[in-house]
Amino acid sequence: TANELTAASGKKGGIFTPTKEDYQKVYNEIAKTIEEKDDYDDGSYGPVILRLAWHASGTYDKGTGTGGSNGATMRFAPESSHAANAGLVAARDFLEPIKQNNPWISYSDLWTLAGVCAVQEMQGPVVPWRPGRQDHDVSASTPDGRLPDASKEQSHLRTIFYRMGFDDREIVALSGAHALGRCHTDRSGYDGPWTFSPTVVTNDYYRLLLEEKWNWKKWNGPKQFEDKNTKTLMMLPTDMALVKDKAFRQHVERYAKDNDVWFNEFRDALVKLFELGVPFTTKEDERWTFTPTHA
Ligand code: ZEM
Repeated sequence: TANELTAASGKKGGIFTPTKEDYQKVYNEIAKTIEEKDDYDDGSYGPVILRLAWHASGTYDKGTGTGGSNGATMRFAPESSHAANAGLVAARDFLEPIKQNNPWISYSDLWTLAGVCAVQEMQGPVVPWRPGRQDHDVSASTPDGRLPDASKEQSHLRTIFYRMGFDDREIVALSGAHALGRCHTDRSGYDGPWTFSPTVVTNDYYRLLLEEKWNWKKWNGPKQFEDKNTKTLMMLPTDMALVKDKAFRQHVERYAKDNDVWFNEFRDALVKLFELGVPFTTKEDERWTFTPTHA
């Protein structure tokens, strides 16, 4: 089966079939490295690792069955240098030593497992996951333009996310990932974090969207919003579209009111995102959950 790989280390000439425990060990190694390398950005590689998993998966096109988390084609140019992927080399480089220690795991499984690990280690929901992704060569790369463009609004979000097979509710649920991390002027051109606690998974993104007053930031960079009170937080035009659009806004209100509701719907949408385009040989009820290291 796809999971039977010749062990590159250990068991000479044998077949190594990784078990759940082997994946938990990889999970633990990622978690430990996140904790150790705390001199990055706001103190964690978690956000940029989650963004890598999302950009690896979000290229999926349900019409043609191309793209998605299978393949890990972002290892190769030109996909690695698509504008949307600027800066994600930090996450790929972070994970490379873990791949070297565990050569039996595919990059595509590693990147999505790392996304799960990042969410859980930043105190988010437990996200069920299963292995089965296979790495492909550069010929499986996806064309530029499949990921969302932050300068646009609701109709663009719908075009992009409906193509992946998501609905309005899931678009809003996934967007709460912007509780995490920040924009970098040398990557996207935008600047700043969305929340005051960018290394902890909370529903603050929705609360701030509704409760703060947002003004256009006066600067020479791309058009973005800043909060009137502290001028330290930001929102992208696509973030603001979630409160402008009635159908989106009802979900923003639900998630702002109840963190548990968001955790559940965010978890389900992440499971779906990380499995886009993967030809699994296992069933949905054979997903695993990994124990967070802080549990
Ligand atoms: Zn993001 N995202 N994203 N996103 N994203 C950025 C950063 C992060 C959009 C977008 O243009 C941008 C989702 C959806 C969408 C994360 C996770 C997820 C940045 C800043 C931009 C411009 C990049 C930079 O400068 O480094 C748009 C338009 C989206 C459409 C809705 C979804 C879905 C995500 C996960 C489920 C994360 C974690 C970050 C922070 C990265 C970091 O390095 O701190």
